[in-house]
Amino acid sequence: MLMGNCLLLFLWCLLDKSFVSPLHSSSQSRMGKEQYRNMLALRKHGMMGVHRVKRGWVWNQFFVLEEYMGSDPQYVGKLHSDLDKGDSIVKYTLSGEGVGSIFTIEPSTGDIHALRSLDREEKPYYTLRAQAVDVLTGRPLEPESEFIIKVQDINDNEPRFLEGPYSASIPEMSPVGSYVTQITATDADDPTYGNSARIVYSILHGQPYFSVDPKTGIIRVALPNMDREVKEMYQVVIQAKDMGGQLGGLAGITTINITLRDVNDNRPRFSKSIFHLRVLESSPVGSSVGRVKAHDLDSGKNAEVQYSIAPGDGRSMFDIYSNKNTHEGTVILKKRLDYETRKSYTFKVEASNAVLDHRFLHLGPFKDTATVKVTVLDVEEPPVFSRLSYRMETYENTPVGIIIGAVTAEDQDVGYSPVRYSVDWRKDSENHFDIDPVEGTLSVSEALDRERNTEHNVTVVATKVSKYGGLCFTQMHRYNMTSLDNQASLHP
Ligand SMILES: [Ca+2]
Ligand SMILES: [Ca+2]
Ligand SMILES: [Ca+2]
Ligand SMILES: [Ca+2]
Repeated sequence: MLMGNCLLLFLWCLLDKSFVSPLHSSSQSRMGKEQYRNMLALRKHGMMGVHRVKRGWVWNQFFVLEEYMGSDPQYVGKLHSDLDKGDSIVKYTLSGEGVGSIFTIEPSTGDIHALRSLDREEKPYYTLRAQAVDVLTGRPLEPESEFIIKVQDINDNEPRFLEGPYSASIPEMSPVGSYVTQITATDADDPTYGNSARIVYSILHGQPYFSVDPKTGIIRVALPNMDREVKEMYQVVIQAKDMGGQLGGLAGITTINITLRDVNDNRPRFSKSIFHLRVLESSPVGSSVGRVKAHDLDSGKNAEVQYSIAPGDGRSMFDIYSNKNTHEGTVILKKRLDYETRKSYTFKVEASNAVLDHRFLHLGPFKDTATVKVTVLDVEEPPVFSRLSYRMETYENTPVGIIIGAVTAEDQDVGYSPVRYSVDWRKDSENHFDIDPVEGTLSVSEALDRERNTEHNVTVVATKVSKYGGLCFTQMHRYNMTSLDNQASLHP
């Protein structure tokens, strides 16, 4: 009898019978006539507001399948009042979200239909209100009931990597299991229902170097001793599949570009064991003698090479400068060379890494040595006078042709070329003396007068003669000759 006073909403779900059964509470689905009248009175006087009495005939929800592709409107469910005896006195109405545009009700039968397909991911549920009224008087036969139509999920969204493609880097030689990065796919389907949004990750490309955790998407190193100097870049392709990875699930893929960062696991190596350098003996101190180079397969600081010269006489004559940009070592002259004293130098140079990584010291030593042989090249040098100054004295009125002294100059180069002497009269105004070109002896060429001039300056030129007879190198020395009381002297 109580049942007769209730409005029953029946639900048929197309997919699952479990959703079809009305959520019908026996105690709450009933409401006495008196109770109902009281409620109507309260409502009339605006006393109910939002604190509506929970009515037993209120149905929680209908279900409608999303993305329904059928040609006819999709049947959602049925409203029914027990007052409805099939004599057409009850009229069912709907109000709320989507009524008219999405949901329609057949007033006489209470059948609810969805006019178009719905997308759960766009709007997961609709709130509506149902009413049963007397078709003649328009008076409510049942209290208004609010319920929702829930859009039931289907697996129509594949997992997506929203931020891909990704990039990551790890040091080369990282141990197996080292964390690389974590990637996460999102699935727009309902995570609370079924497996539509349950994602499993797998690696499609990138084995055996890397692995992915099926649940978390964490990528780890899977192969030991990965060497940047062999391969620096890896492209890993990861798949995320819903339905727990099962057959029929939808999948999304993404790419992760993984770069190995350099560690210092290579020592510098000289390209050859001996470097031959040549330098002119006349080269100034500080000038470059030549370059050596040790190659290091690493990059950046790990490839920087520090050069040094092993202790010994090589180190006393030469320095080595390490160039950070070219990674070369430039041998620099530290002291003046003399071909006649020493014609070559041989010494060891060491190339070592400036920055060491203690984790990889067992791969060392991080240095290499090579031999440098410097050949000193002879340079034609002018003859050298035996003294820095000469002073000669003679009496005035000494007869012309009388020898008053001699100068000597010598070629100190290897050829020991003969030397010829001459007087450079361009430097001196008077012409009172002759010089023997071979012997270097000076003689008076005209009478000297002490009362006119007591001192004379003479510039003597010593010139090397080449083996082939021509003059090949000239050295000029300027001397002053002083004439003191019938004597003449020569000094610089
Ligand atoms: Ca869905
Ligand atoms: Ca899905
Ligand atoms: Ca290195
Ligand atoms: Ca390296």
